Amino acid sequence: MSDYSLFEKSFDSRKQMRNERKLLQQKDRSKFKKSDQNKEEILKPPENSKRGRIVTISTGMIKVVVEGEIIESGLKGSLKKEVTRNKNLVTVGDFVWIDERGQIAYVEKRYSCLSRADALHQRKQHLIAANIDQVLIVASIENPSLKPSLLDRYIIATERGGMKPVIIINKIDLAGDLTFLNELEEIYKGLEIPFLKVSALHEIGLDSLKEIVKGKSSVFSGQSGVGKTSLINDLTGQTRRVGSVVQKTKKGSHTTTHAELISIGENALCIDTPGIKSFALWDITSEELTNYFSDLQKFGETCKYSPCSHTHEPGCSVKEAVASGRLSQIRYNSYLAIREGHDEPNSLR
Ligand SMILES: Nc1nc2c(ncn2[C@@H]2O[C@H](COP(=O)(O)OP(=O)(O)O)[C@@H](O)[C@H]2O)c(=O)[nH]1
Ligand SMILES: [Mg+2]
Ligand SMILES: [Zn+2]
Repeated sequence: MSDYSLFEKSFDSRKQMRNERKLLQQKDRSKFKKSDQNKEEILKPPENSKRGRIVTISTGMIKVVVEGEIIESGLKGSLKKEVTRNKNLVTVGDFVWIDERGQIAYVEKRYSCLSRADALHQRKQHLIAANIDQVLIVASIENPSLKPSLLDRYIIATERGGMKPVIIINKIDLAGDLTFLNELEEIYKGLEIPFLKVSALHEIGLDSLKEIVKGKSSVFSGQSGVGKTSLINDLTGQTRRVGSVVQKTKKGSHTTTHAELISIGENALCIDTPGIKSFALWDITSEELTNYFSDLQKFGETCKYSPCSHTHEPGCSVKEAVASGRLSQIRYNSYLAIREGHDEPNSLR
């Protein structure tokens, strides 16, 4: 990893300009409205501070790239006191301002953010990554096996966080019967979500992956052991630590321990994330959830009851669509699993 200059750029130039304009306005306002000084204090970066971007966070230490160099930083005390619904106040990808003492004194408003409900405190939001364009939702054919409801959980979190989802099915070399995979591909193509089939090990489908990441910042997300780090290694030509799949449990060992911002080629950035065992959606109502299943909702318009949960109601057009094969059973099962929390619980409002 050498070229850090890229890290501090935001890839979406429109968003970047908007952000910078907003910052300037904030600075301007503070000049003229002295009476509002206290309030402005937390609304703008302090004097003589420098802008940077968080590269990685480990216990008690935050690495930030500032003017092309990595510095070790921490959160300023006043920031720590902020009461939020977030478990973590900053995350990888955050644009921050470092004061003269080398501490993070200001966090810029995020233009996008991937988050989930915290594993321990479901009411708290766990920020996974910020200011990225797309989430590469990685799953594998086997070890661990494909779970459609997990893909859908990620898609919902991605769209809610203001990013574009891309599905990457890795370990395609292990695919036997392709019926299930083809049906999945059909579902997501119908939703206009790119669906890539790749093998990090056998270097299959890497050209399309390179095309997808070009000129963007992406976050690789997905269960532990699906091959996120292996894919990033293929893209960078470097070797980051890859976990060996523990034969007994068929689960990858947790080798990527912290999320990390990485440069992948000339004009692309990505964030590698540690594997997670579960992905609980944060702060979502069941109505909102249904709205994210746009294909299902389309049939739902003619249900006998309104609102209809499409679970038990008589005269439900969604269930009829499933029965007649117009809506995929896989997709409906996934809806049910997420809605009812069969696969894992949600943080429902
Ligand atoms: N068969 C097969 N194994 C793979 C492939 N990609 C990765 N693996 C293996 O899957 C395991 C987990 O990979 P890793 O990149 O650490 O997964 P991560 O936890 O998602 O970062 C390692 O043993 C890899 O060698 C692939 O395309 N095919
Ligand atoms: Mg990894
Ligand atoms: Zn219905």
